[in-house]
Amino acid sequence: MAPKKTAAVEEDNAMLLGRLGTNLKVGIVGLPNVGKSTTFNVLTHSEAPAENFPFCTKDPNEARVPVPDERFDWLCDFHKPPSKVPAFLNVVDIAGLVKGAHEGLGLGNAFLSNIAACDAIFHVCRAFSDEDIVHVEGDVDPVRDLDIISNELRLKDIAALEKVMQPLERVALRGGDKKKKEEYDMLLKFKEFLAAGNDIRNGEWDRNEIDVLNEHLFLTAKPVIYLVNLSQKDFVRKKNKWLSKIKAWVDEHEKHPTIIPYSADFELALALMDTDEARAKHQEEVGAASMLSKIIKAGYQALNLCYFFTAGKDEVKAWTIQTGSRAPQAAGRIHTDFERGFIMAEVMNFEDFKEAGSEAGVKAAGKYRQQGKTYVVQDGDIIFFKFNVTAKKK
Ligand SMILES: Nc1nc2c(ncn2[C@@H]2O[C@H](COP(=O)(O)OP(=O)(O)OP(=O)(O)O)[C@@H](O)[C@H]2O)c(=O)[nH]1
Ligand SMILES: [Mg+2]
Repeated sequence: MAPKKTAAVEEDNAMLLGRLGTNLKVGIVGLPNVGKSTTFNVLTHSEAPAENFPFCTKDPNEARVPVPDERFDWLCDFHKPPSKVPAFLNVVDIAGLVKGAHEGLGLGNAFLSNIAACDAIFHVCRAFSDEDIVHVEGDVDPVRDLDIISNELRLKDIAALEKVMQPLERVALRGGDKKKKEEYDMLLKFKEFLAAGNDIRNGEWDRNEIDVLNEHLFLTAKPVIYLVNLSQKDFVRKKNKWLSKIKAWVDEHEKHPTIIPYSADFELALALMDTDEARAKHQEEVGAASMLSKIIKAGYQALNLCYFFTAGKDEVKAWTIQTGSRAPQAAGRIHTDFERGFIMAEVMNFEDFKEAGSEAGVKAAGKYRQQGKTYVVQDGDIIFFKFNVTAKKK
C-alpha cells in the first residue's frame, strides 16, 4: 500500500511535474536500430533481442538494475550483514520511433503509450558509423534524428491536447462557463507553447498549470537524458565529429541539459568479459571507463528519487524516497506504522559515520541528531526511526 503523504510533503511536491511515487521508470527511446536494446542489456544484464534490423524490439522489455553507490558498498563491508538491499532503477526498453509515429506510422501509437507509462527518458542517439548497421534515415546524422524524435513526441502531445480541448471548445467560445473557459485557455497556452517547438518540461508553469499538466502527463513533460552512442574507437579517443553539434542542439532545447556520451559496443565488450579483473584491466589498457554507473545514477536523479539507509548487522538497505520527503513519509516507506506513530528520526550523516567508525563515535562527536516531523531527509542519511505502534489510525 502506498504510504500516506503528509500535507507538508504534498505542498513541497506541488510544484513538480510528473507522477508521484517511488516505483518510477526510465524508458529508452530513439530511432530504430540505434542501440537501445544493446544499451538496455548492458545496463540491466538482460538478454533482450538486439539484432541488426529496425523494429527488432516490439513489446517493451523491463528490468531493474541496482543503483551503484560507494556508500552502500562501504556500509555492507562495515556491517557484513546477511541481507544487502540496494536501491533499484527500473528501466524499460521501448520499440524504435520513426517519423509519423504520432499518426500511427512504424509501430506508432502502441509504442507511444509505452513511453507514456515511463517517468523519464533515456534518449539514445546514434553517432557511430557502421556501414553494416541499417539506419532508417539512410545515413548517420544525430542532429536530424534528435529533431525527428523530439518532433514526434511534441506532435503526440499536441494531438492529445486537441482531444481534451475539443469538447471544451464550444463552451469556451460561447463564454458562458467561466471555469471551462479558463481551462480551455490554459490548454490552448500549452498547445501554443508546444507548437512553437518547446517541450513542456522546459516551460515556467505556476501551481495551477502544474496541477493540470499532471492530470495529463504529457510525453514532453518527462525529463530527458541524452545518451550519445559512439563507436568504441571514438569513445576511447574521446572524439567524434557530431558531439559538439549534439551538445549545441541539447543546450539550445533544454533548460537542464544532460548528455552522456558512451559506446554500447564498448559496454557490451566489457559485459562479455568473464571477470571483474579482466574488465578493470581492459578499461585501464584502453584508457576509457564504463559509463554505466553514470547513466544509472543520472536516470535515478531524473526521476527525482534519492534514498536513505538503514544499516546494522542484520541488514543494510537503501530505501527509495522522493527527493524532498520529510522524515515521517520516509519512515512510511519501511512500514505504515512507522509513519503513523512517528516519534523521531535518529540521523547520522554517512561521512560522519565513516569518519567516526561507530555510532558511539558519532554521538561523542555531537553529530548524532534527533530529527522531528519537519526534517527533510537527505540523500545517504543513515536513519533509525523511533515510533509508537499504539498511535491511533488517522
Ligand atoms: N557498430 C556498432 N553497432 C552497434 C552499437 N550499438 C548497437 N549496435 C548494433 O546495432 C544493431 C541494433 O542494435 P539494437 O540494440 O537492437 O538497436 P535498437 O535501437 O534496440 O533497435 P530496434 O529495437 O530495432 O529499434 C545491432 O546489430 C547492434 O549490435 C555500437 O555502439 N556500435
Ligand atoms: Mg530494440
